[in-house]
Amino acid sequence: MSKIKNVFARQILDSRGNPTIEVDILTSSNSFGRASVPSGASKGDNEAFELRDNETPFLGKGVLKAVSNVNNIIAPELIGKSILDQIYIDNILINLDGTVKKTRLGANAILAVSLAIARTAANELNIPLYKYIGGVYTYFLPTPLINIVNGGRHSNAPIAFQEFMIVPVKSNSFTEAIQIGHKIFYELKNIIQKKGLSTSVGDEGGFSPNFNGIEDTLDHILEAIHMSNYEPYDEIGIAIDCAASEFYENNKYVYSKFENKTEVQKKSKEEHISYLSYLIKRYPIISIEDGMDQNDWDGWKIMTDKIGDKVQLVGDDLFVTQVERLNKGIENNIANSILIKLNQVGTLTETIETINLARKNKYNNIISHRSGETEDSFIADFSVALNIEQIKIGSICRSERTSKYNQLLRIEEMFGNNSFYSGWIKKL
Ligand code: 2PG
Ligand code: MG
Repeated sequence: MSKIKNVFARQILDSRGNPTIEVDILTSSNSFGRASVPSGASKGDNEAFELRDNETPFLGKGVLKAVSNVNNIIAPELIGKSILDQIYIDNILINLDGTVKKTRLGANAILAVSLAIARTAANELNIPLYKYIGGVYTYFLPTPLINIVNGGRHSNAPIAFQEFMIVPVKSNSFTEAIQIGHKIFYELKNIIQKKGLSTSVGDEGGFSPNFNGIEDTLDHILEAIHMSNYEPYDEIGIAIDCAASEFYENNKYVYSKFENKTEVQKKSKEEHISYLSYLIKRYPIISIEDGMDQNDWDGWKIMTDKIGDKVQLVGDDLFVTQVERLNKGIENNIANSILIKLNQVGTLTETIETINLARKNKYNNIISHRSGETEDSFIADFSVALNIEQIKIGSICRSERTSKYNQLLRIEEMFGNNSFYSGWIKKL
């Protein structure tokens, strides 16, 4: 049985140019694996702790303390352990930290190690990462939620909601979904260009033009869908991430925090929910993520009762990929889906526990990137390993996003005729 010979961390840069951590692992039989971790901009309050240096350079964003925790505290504990014992190693990491939110060593340090262990193990066995994690019964390609407009905290476009995505609900394969996404993306680019607006992109590669708020954005997306000759709703759905925690202040949803309309736009939770239900009637919206603030459980309940049988309601900041918070949602019938982000919880093993809990309770799982990403395509393999039906990995441009799309294209090719494509989930 091959043993861990070396664990080494270093500081690298993410897609926003901020430092993040990368870990290399070497085994006694010279197998090698590497993983790096992403970072969010609209983080949930209850996410696992991301350890930053808080001193110059890099405006306090350096991760050298996390790097040192890997090299000096974690590495000595792991050297000599079997590379194939993922659960055992994740438990060592969890216990070594010993805190609820992984504040001692940093969830970024812990996750980089956890993921690098899995990748090294796959390399050791000479099998693809998805197969190592998922086993023989991995055969499923997820439907992508393809980002095309970035608002909120992900760009300086004056749009309160953070993400606007298209979902090719009728495509027959992942490859075809990408072709459809490409067509609509470039149609939208044309439309934006013709209006004399900027075609620059935001943090996740979607456009960030000076649209006049939410409905203007949705109108433009609808136009791009029509111009591409697709049927809205039947062929192309729209998914949005309101990231409502980012504009929730004193019990009000303050759209004008991001929008530059002259009047202040504040909505009570009831008004905000009514607005969301108006939007789903008017537009082909099939999925709403973080429609309410992360701690507004009452608002979430009202929203779920009102529209939870019509659209997918996804908890991101609400559940932060954690079993305790998801359990609270399940017990109270709140939301019907969960966004899965490895770095919200900090180890591969804990993330899989959350996915299993969601599945058992018929909540849809959506694997997700972060707005600050690296070129690591771990989540692409991860989604296939767990036969996950949906994935959110940004727009079809920017290499840190396409690294995930490209890996899924490779996997679909590898599966050949034996691949199954989720083609959206109709059940709610
Ligand atoms: C989100 C994520 C990813 P961030 O809110 O869903 O799109 O954004 O990584 O900034 O939290
Ligand atoms: Mg979100």
